[in-house]
Amino acid sequence: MSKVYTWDQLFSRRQFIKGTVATAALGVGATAGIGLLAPEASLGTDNPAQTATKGTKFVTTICEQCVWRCGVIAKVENGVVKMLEGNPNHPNNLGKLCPRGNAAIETMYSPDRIKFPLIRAGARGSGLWRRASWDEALSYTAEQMKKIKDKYGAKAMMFNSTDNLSQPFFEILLKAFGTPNYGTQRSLCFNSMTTAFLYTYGTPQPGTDYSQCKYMIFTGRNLAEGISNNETQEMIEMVAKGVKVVVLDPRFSKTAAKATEWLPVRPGTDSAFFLAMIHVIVAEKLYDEVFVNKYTQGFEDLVTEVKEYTPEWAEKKCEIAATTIQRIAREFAAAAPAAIAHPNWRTSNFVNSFQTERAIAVLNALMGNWAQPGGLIPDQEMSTAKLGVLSHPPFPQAQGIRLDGVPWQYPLVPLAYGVIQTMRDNILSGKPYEAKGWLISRQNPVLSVPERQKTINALMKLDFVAVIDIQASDTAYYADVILPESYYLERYDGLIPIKNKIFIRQPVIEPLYDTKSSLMIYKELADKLGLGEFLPYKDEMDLLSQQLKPFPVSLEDLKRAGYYEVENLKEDHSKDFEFQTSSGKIEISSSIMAQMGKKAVPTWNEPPRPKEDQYYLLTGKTAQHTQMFTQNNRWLLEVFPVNRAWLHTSVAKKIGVKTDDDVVLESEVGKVTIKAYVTEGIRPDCIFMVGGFGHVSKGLKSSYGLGASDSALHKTVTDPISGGSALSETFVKVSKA
Ligand SMILES: Nc1nc2c(c(=O)[nH]1)N[C@H]1C(S)=C(S)[C@@H](COP(=O)(O)OP(=O)(O)OC[C@H]3O[C@@H](n4cnc5c(=O)[nH]c(N)nc54)[C@H](O)[C@@H]3O)O[C@H]1N2
Ligand SMILES: Nc1nc2c(c(=O)[nH]1)N[C@H]1C(S)=C(S)[C@@H](COP(=O)(O)OP(=O)(O)OC[C@H]3O[C@@H](n4cnc5c(=O)[nH]c(N)nc54)[C@H](O)[C@@H]3O)O[C@H]1N2
Ligand code: SF4
Ligand SMILES: [Mo]
Repeated sequence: MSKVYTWDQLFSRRQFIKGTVATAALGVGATAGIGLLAPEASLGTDNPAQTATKGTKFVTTICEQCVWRCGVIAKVENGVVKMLEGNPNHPNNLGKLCPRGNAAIETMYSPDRIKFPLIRAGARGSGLWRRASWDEALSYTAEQMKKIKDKYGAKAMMFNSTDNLSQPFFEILLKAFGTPNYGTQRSLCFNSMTTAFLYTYGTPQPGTDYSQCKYMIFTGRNLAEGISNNETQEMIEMVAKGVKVVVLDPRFSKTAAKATEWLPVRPGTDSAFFLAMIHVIVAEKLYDEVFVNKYTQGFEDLVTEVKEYTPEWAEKKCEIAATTIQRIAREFAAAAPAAIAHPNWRTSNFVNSFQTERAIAVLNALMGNWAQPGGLIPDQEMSTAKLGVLSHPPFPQAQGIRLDGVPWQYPLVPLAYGVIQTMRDNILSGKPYEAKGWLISRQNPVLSVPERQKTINALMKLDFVAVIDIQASDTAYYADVILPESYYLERYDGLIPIKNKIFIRQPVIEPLYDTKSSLMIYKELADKLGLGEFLPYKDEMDLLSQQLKPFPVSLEDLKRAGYYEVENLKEDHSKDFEFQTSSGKIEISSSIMAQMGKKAVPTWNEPPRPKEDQYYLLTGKTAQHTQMFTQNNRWLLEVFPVNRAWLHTSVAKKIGVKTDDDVVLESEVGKVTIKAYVTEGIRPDCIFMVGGFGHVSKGLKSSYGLGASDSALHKTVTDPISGGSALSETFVKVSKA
């Protein structure tokens, strides 16, 4: 019988430091990220993974410390990654890396990496594992998946991943398997925004022209901390130029601190603010009449709807003075078309966030800012380079309705997005049928989905759980098999077209451990499931060559330069004013909402309010961590060691606590103890926590037990239209611990 290990035995620090590569890496830790590489150093260098490990190399690749995918130049000395810098040729970061990107070296050399496949050797969640070979781990996974399919049908097997570069290949695998049950993180993230823009403009995520914008309104969008690298830089430049920036946020975020005006809106009432702005703009005829007549439908219905939404009415809802709303409406319209109400990003706050986003989409349309300098930028999908695609047999027809309620409960949510929180609930309820197995790649639902305990219970209920991760995430902790992916600096992923350029993620060193790229994990799993013909490639190089086939460039040249520029692929603006909606126009009045018998123009839905002794619980990002992922990174922990509960000074006084005292937060579904951070920078009726702390996995040894998870407190509340999880609709009581 093979040996059974606990986490401590598997990955002790002593064992790690014994490794020479790892020791060298720790030695350079303190200086990583300091200094600048000459941009030309990135070109004409070989990939050290394929050449000798002696000497200094510079290799270009793409960051994976968050979902933004910045260009990286790695400095590799004698096979050790010494420094990471931003690639100046990459549009997503314009030569700069954020703190998380810089700290990637520590994630890679962390002693807590999963270094070889693991199979559970005790009860689920007991933390007992045994080492397995790849052949055994993949055969075991495939056998369990086949068993489930044979006994209960393909639909009993669920597939989830957070959108990533190998996502298309994961989707081929799951479609070949034949299940209807799959999805991503999106319902926890931006479903309200994307569905609102999709059903208004026919495109889910228009861009924003910061460079020429004269007036910007952010609604909870905190670019200074919820980093979108190039956009964050563009926002800072915009602020430096003196552009008017208004931030609606119940909390004084770092973006609010940079703005010209902070409006501490009552949570869940942003749509009252925007409906009242529209009221003023309509009443005073401040909209772009020519644009509205030519490109929109439903303006008259809007006029009728907003009659009652006066600034005085809105003031009672959102607690922003009527005179302020009126002034901002006039200033905004005067700056049009170089005026943007930003579409925002994580808009999973309230059930009515969809209406807020619809009001924002419509306000932009009234300004006629579509495809104008300083306005919204149409999706240029038409002028993005098209990669070669794999040819494979047709997918089998997936049998059965989906466990996440799309479309039978959520008719407007795109299938690829899914509603993960409802899927989790239906694993537990066993309705409309029992789920049996879950393959989760690059996602940590135990911490990212509301009601942590329910997610753990769901994992415990299943017959089989396999997780693909680089570390023992809280979800991997409850798995039967952990398939360790190589870290991004050690692997290839699918190619990335951005407009007329094609970028490559490539290994800058050989994998440190017995790990694989997800491209190969999916391929080899498909082979073992008898589905190999759906992923027809031998290895990564073969796959990438197939993707590169339409272009006159070799993979070697692409690797050397880091990107390839497609010639004669000019931006195509001819279709900018063709809207992919039912009517072909910007739908101020939504045809789809009308068909469903719902109010077709943006409207007011009263959100719930906390009782007298309760507070809104708000969540969000910090610049130094990514989601539920980087808290175990010791460099990042040094700059952001723990999350704390932001309490307004008056609340702290009332309960008799000061900064760093422990407080207890209690919601309908959970209770946590956390340190207080006392500040004037939050509304007195709100408490804020950065998400991602409160890890339950003992395999994350640097972060286990630090801080608290707001997912342990969050109620599961879902918007029936967008499927968005309403993360700010949880109310908590607070007391001194
Ligand atoms: N450093 C860092 N950067 C990241 C990420 C990360 O994890 N770390 N994650 C990336 C991802 S996936 C995303 S989705 C984006 C998210 O980026 P953003 O959406 O900009 O940021 P969040 O921090 O999720 O939320 C922003 C704010 O919403 C406020 N808020 C809560 N409820 C309400 C409300 O009802 N009304 C208003 N007006 N505001 C409200 C909170 O106080 C918080 O300040 O960041 C991306 N960038
Ligand atoms: N309380 C609370 N909940 C939230 C949010 C919040 O602000 N607060 N934000 C919401 C938002 S906006 C989002 S987008 C979701 C995100 O939710 P998730 O996608 O579940 O969270 P991540 O932290 O991005 O999870 C990524 C997982 O991928 C692993 N990982 C990292 N790099 C790699 C890699 O290269 N390969 C593999 N295989 N695995 C890797 C990490 O170890 C981690 O376990 O959470 C949502 N939930
Ligand atoms: S924003 Fe930061 S963590 Fe995200 S991809 Fe860019 S450098 Fe990496
Ligand atoms: Mo997100």
